[in-house]
Amino acid sequence: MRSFKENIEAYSREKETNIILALDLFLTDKKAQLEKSMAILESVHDNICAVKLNRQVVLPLGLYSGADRIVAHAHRLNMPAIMDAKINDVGHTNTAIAACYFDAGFDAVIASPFVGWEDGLQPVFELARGQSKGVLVLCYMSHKGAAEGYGQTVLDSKTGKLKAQYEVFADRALTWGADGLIVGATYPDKISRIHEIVKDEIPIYSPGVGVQGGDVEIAVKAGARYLIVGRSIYSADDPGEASRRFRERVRKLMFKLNS
Ligand code: 3DU
Repeated sequence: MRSFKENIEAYSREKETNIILALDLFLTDKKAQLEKSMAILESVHDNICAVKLNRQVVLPLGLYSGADRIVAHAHRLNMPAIMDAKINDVGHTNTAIAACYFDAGFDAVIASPFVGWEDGLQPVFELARGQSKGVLVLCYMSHKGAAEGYGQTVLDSKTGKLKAQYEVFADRALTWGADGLIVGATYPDKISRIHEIVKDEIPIYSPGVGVQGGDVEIAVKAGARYLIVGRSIYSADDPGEASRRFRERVRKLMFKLNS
């Protein structure tokens, strides 16, 4: 069975797109939210290689009474679904949380590296490995406050040297065998540095292009493998067309096309 990392890479190459839709639509009417989410997914699916859901979507819809239907629809459209759970607790609850998302069909979860390995993320990785699911790890977030945590200078417990926190996380992600690292497109210098550390062993997933101010071409040239795009697609008048434009912008850069 192919791993999550291999699967999404294959979808991305086949469809010649590296765009992941962050389907963060939030409507007060749950039925309308589900229907609109499905309709958007339908209209953009040719141009994306995966969909990502957030807790803000799962909470009102319910994991087993709405969110799971979006996941199943993504699978019918031949793409994986990522749960942006930002898992961040002690081992036994982390594992239970991840197990719920995997049971609902999600192919990967996002986790925070601040909880560390032992009795933190280790059991989540073990659970994921047993089911060929993926674990993506935050490395440098896209918002302004990211510097306060991910950007601080810390004493690396392994080497006893001072290092940036995000560099320590990139090193750890290699040791842990993470399926991806999340690095904000708003910080292309951080993408470059993290890419230098993990090379092509761990793909970089980059949110923050469009509304948050990150630039598609700059992020890709810095080393982002996948771009996570939300509002610039789902809030557009024509999400299908918006997703097609994003795809075309990276197509030439990433898949070496001339047309
Ligand atoms: O700004 P957008 O609307 O394109 O949405 C970006 C998505 O990526 C959104 O789902 C958010 O939860 C997620 N994300 C970040 O924006 C920044 C991160 O560091 C990690 C995830």
